Amino acid sequence: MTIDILQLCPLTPFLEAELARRYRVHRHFDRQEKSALAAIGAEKIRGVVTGGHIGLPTDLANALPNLEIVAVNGVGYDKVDLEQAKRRNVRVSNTPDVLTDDVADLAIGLILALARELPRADAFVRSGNWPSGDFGLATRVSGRRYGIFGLGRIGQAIARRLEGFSAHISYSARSKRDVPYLFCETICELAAECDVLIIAAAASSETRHIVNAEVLDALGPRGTLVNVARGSLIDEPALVTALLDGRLGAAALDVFEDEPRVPSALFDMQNVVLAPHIGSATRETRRAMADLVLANLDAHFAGMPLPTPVV
Ligand code: 8YV
Repeated sequence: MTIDILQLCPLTPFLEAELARRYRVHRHFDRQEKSALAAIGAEKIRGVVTGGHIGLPTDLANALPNLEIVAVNGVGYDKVDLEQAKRRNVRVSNTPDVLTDDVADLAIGLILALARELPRADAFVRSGNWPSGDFGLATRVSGRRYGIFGLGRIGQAIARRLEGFSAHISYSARSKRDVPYLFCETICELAAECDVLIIAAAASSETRHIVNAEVLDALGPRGTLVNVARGSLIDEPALVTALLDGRLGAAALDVFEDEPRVPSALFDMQNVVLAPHIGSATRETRRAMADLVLANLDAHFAGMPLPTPVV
């Protein structure tokens, strides 16, 4: 019997091909009309495949009466209503662990790019200005004070990498961990304690806009903000204002609240490095994520336990 699943965002060619080999896949990307779902036949849909940044909008979930499983191609499931899933006996899976290293690597890459001004260095050489001018000086990376907000798998992987930079590491998390880093009770304390504040916590109603003007002021005009988590943790207008006013030194951002839309004021700032949500976007990791998505769907429809269940 063919099983119908709904695909909510573009996926890698490998994952799309493997899904199509196993299931009848209906693409339903965002901003599509409700009528598109009616044309597919909402009652046929038994599974949804979606990205961590897309999740499953509640109104769409409500429109799928026979939904059994939501397979998230990402570690973050903040955009899936877990309470509703539990109530409806809908399973939810994600892709933990396989992307931890990549996201931590990107955090370090963003820190290096910003402090050593790599985008400007690249542009300087390409523009042919080197023979006639001096690039100038950037900022040191090693030996500085780094604060990590969220010490889960990704936060810990970032900390391990920073140890290689002889960094002074502090963190703030829901609870104190058995780690050799300084624990700060609040994100404000953490921001005051470090030169570079790295956001690596999950998005939730408690962490929404937790990086507000007060936190940015605690980080200060020589401080740097790095976000590899979710855009919703940052009050973006407050961030733009702090950067424009010189109350915050610099920012490196891989995620945005309304991505792919990015506050345009950031485009002109030299003290900002921007990336298009590429934390897990390597060939190797996207393949491992695809394998987990397929393994969860296949297990579910074979009546087996899910390899990486959330619900
Ligand atoms: C991806 C992510 O961008 O893991 C997550 O939570 O946001 C990222 O890995 C996305 O989920 C890819 O579909």
